[in-house]
Formats: sequence, structure tokens, C-alpha cells
Amino acid sequence: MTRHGYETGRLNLPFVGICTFGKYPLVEDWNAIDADVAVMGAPFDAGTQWRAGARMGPRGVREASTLFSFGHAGAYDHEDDVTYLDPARVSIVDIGDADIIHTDTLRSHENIEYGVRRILASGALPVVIGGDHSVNIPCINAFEGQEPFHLVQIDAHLDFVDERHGVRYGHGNPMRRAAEKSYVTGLTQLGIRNVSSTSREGYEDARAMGSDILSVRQARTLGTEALLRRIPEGERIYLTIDIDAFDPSIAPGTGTPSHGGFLYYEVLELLDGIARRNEVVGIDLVEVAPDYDPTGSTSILAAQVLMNLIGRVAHHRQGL
Ligand SMILES: [Mn+2]
Repeated sequence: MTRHGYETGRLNLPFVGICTFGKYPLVEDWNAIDADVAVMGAPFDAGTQWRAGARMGPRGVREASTLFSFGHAGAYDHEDDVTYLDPARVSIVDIGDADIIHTDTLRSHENIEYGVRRILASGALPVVIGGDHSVNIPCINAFEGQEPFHLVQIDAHLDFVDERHGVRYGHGNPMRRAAEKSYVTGLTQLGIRNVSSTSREGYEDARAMGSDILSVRQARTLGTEALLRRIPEGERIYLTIDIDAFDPSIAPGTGTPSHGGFLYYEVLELLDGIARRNEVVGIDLVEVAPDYDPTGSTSILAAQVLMNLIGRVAHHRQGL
């Protein structure tokens, strides 16, 4: 190994410096986003029905993501023999967080929607880090006027409540709000299990409105390839990943953990297949509440999923 290149300039180890996502450049001017992928935090958790704490999700995931910033020379995967996230082929920026107005869900959601709209206007792929799952509502709203897409949700909970006590924009409502959109062609809801805010009628409504619902056990029985065949091939896909889809043994840092969840490779192989077969047009990863996990493992899992997902989407997308 030659010395030059490796031993000039700063070493910049992961624990050194400022925690943007993956230590990618911070772009504070949302009218000057010029990248293939733009990451935004949506630190809002007033939509929770049990334990709050996901407002600290973007901070936690950003800090954990620095682990994956080694050298910025990309991430070589020896199994695939691919260098994902090659900086010569894909550019990523962090645009910071949407502004959150305490006690005001609608204004906070408006600010999140604005950020996603600015990312879409720039032509970049939006990647939003929550926040509770209600932040998916403004993310989907921001796609109004765009070409239709299919929504894939990976989650323990169906999140299909229409309205309860007047609440329509909490973290139990986002898939219902999405299903109502004319430009959402259908939903695939994976990992759904155990106690949920959605009643039996919610499941019936979801199926009537075009949802394909599978539990972890059903997904496991089918296997990745059969699972992928249930997702409309070639359609544009928006991906919403609730960290509680994963088993609490590997992701305890979340407001509503549910045992019997997915393991890492089950989800990664699914995401890899979607990146191969479909155009991914938007991503959010929600419900990381770092304070419930003193080991930091949950935030590292979230960062690892996002880094590997972004790398695969970029790799399989023409021109990147
Ligand atoms: Mn959810």
C-alpha cells in the first residue's frame, strides 16, 4: 500500500468532527440542494400514543451513521463485489432538520413537507429520518403532483387508523392517509404483528383500499423472492421503514417495541430486491428513540439499514 492518499491530510476517524449523516456535507440553503440523495431529519414525536422519544431519532441516527463514514471512499461489499456509495458515482448531502413547533402537529408537518418538496424540486432522492411515524404523512403529501407510486411499509403496526377522538395525523394514522392519496397506487405492509392501534375494521379497510398485509411469520414462510413478486414490478416505490419492524432484541430503542420482529438480513435482502426491481423515489426511517437503548445498537441498525439501502438504490439506478 502506498503512503500517499492514505496518510496525507486528516485521518478524520468516525468519532472526530461534526455529526451530519454519514459525515456528508451539510447544506443549510434548501434552495441550493445539488446532490443525488438528500437526508433530512424530522424530529417530531408528539404523534406517539405510548412512549415518546423519537424526537431524538435524527440526532441518534446521525451520530451512529458516522461509524459508516470511514474515509468516504465508499463501502466495499465482498459478497456482492460492489463498492456501494462510491463518492465518484453518488453524491449525498444532509440538509439538517425540519423546524419543529412544540404542541403544533400541523405546523411541524408543514415544515417537514416543505423540506421534502425542496428536495424533490432539486431532483434528489429524499431520505427522511424521524421522528414518530406521523412524519410520513407530510412526506407523502410532498409528492402531490408527482407521478404515482406504490408504498412499501416495513413495520410492526398497520398504522391504518382513520380517526380517533378527532386525531387524524398521529403515528397510528399514516398508512390510512397515504391510502387516500390518488397518486398512491397501493400498499404492501410487511412485518405487521401483535398489539396494534388498528382494529379489525382497520385491516378490512386497508385490504379494501388496496393493501397487501403480511406478518413476519408469513413473510418468512414466503421467502424474499416470493415476497418481492408480490410488490408490483417496475412501479415507482416509496419506502417507509419503522424501526419497530425489527425484533426488539436488536432494536430496543423505540417507543412501541413488539417481539417477533425481523432480523437484519431479512430486511436488507428485501430492500436490495426492491432496489433491483423498482425505482425507489422516497425513503423514510422512523421511530428510533435512542434513549431507550443505552447500547446505541438501535441507532446503529438504523444507520446501517439506511447506508446500505441508499448504496443499493444508487447502484441499481441508472446514471448513479
Ligand atoms: Mn409505524
